[in-house]
Amino acid sequence: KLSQNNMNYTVAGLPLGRIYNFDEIENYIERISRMYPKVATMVKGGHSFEHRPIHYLRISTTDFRDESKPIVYVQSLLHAREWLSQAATLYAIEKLVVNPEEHNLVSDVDWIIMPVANPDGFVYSTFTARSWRKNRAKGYKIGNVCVGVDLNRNYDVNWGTASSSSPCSETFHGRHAFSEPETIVTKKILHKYKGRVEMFLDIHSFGSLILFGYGNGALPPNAFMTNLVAQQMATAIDAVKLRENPAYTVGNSAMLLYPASGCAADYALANGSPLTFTFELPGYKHNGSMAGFLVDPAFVDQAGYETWEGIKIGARYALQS
Ligand code: ING
Ligand code: ZN
Repeated sequence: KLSQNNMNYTVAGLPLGRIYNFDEIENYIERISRMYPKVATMVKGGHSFEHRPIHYLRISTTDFRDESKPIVYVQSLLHAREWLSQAATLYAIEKLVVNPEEHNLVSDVDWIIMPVANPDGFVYSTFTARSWRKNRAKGYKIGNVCVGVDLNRNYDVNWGTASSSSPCSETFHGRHAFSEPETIVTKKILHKYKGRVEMFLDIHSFGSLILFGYGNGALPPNAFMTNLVAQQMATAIDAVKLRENPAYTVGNSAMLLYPASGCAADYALANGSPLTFTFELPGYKHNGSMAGFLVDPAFVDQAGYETWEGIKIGARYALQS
């Protein structure tokens, strides 16, 4: 069991000994795409309400248009305050681009990795209100007394059935499904690569959970397989987790947490991604005490490392399906 940090980056060298802000992450993925132009391409998927770019990396050793390869999609920071989620995507980028010899997962799988799915919220959480969750959409209430849509309630899947119609709520679902430019970005990617996104991971925090759909408690046709893959991912993570942290729990999101509608993962599942999960990374400090949304810098690298162990297991199943 790894109980000290695993910071062994050399080339691109992003030591995950702390949390990076929006500009730093932008610079990082830009730098990766410049240093490794043969495997990593930075793509602007769209923009946020406040017109920040929403970038993702396309990672592939072949032509991304080669439709024979499965795609694994991983996004983080759809919820602004869930800062630790960036560890999962940034660590995955390092492992895929900088250390491809450690696995066969870049030669056989194409990857779409989006570290900041909600740039406006993340910037607002960084500089103004640490516990902000939603995006920063205005115009929902006169005088903008309440701002923001919960992006994880805005996707077009059972929209509006288990979410809030009040702009002041933390789970406000927006004007209509896909009313927000941020969620449209995911939608466009899923449709562009329809039939190829064999695994879709939406990384959140916190709770040490691997959740699967649907958010209303109805199970997908492949629920048995979904549960098996989730269990194996959890086992792989638990094998390298900090001794003092709890084990992962796996299950349907409505059963384990609460009913929810319009979630990113449910949308991916309903639109052809058979292995779709929402991760809730651990809310613990390096010493095992509770951190919640706040992040212990000493735990960031461990969170990236252990989550990557789970992602690799999932990607191998994506490869077989
Ligand atoms: N949790 C998720 C949320 O959006 C979730 C949990 C995900 C519920 C998917 C249902 C479906 O509320 C956090 N921490 O955001
Ligand atoms: Zn979340």
